[in-house]
Amino acid sequence: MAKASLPSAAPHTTASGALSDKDLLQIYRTMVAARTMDERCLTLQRQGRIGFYVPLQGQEAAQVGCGWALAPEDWIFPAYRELGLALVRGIPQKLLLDQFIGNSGDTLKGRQMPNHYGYRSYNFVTASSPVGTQISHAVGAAMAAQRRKDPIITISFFGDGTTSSNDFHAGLNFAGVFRCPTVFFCQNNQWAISLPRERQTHSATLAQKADAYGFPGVVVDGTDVHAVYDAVVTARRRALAGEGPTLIEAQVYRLGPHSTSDDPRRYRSDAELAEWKGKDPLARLKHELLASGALTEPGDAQLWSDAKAQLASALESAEATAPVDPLTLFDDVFAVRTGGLEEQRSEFAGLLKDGVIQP
Ligand SMILES: Cc1ncc(C[n+]2csc(CCOP(=O)(O)OP(=O)(O)O)c2C)c(N)n1
Ligand SMILES: [Mg+2]
Repeated sequence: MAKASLPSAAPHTTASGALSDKDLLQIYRTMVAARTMDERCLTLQRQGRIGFYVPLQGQEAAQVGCGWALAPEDWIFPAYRELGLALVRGIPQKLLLDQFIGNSGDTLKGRQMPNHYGYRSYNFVTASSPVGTQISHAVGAAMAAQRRKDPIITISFFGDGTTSSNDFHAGLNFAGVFRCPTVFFCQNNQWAISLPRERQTHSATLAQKADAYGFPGVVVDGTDVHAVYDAVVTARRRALAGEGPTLIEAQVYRLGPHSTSDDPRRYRSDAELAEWKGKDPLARLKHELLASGALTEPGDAQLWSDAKAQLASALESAEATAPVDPLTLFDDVFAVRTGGLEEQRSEFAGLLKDGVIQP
């Protein structure tokens, strides 16, 4: 594809490559929204109001900085920890909570695991729980875009542990051979559940694995939105110019548990956690914004209280949304329901009506 025919850039890509104070404030606001929602979701799960949740604390700058560099047309293939990415893409909190609850507002009709949201209208593919499968999906979609000459990229998100998976190898190998317009975004959060980074691979970095596939691999400080944003802008330009993929390793730390089913105190030290808490990406960006005068302490306090209020209203509305209709169980299998399925549906409807089965 000739460079002249490329779309100008993602909406937030500036000619100078630098993020303006306005951009940074919006990025910070999104990171605050993500942190607020993350903390609340952990509590909601403990209260039995949602079934399962996978936290992102510590990874906000990596996700929001990355998402800021993407165009809305780019297709996102997430893992399961990408709440910050979902928010920077503009997915409403109410819609996400509908999925966590599995109510009638859930676009997936309560059929997916909680926290495994996906939205066709946001080019955001449903979360992949089997580690690594999203990498192959993203490469396949990139090959399709390449053939159709669609001026977009695809991007997959995965963790350090996933670089040990079969799909990582298959995906990166294909992408390198076919120079696919795709970006591999690895959030190295130092742990794959209870397995530390050094037990995953003897490679000095995860990014260097790209060498074997014949394309660039870069390491960035994932707590620094500038570094992440720059790396993604560069990788995206490269992909669109027909120069092939890039592997980005964003070095971060998972401050919370792996998921609501995990207790990290059983396998990692308080000292390690304390060290990384000192590198909290929100504190880092706040410090920068205060120093530049783009934010004040009262402005920051206001921003947090706005985030809490916005979330409370989304939650109230999601919890007031009717449950998913059990009869939707029979939808979406065939374009036209077969006779047998129709019969089963009527029988099921009767059982529901008579109260034999409770929704
Ligand atoms: C194919 C497969 N094997 C094992 C698991 C269980 N599992 C879920 S998450 C996870 C660790 C993934 O670690 P990493 O890639 O570092 O991502 P992180 O959870 O740290 O973001 C494992 C082994 C799985 N989901 N899929
Ligand atoms: Mg990890």
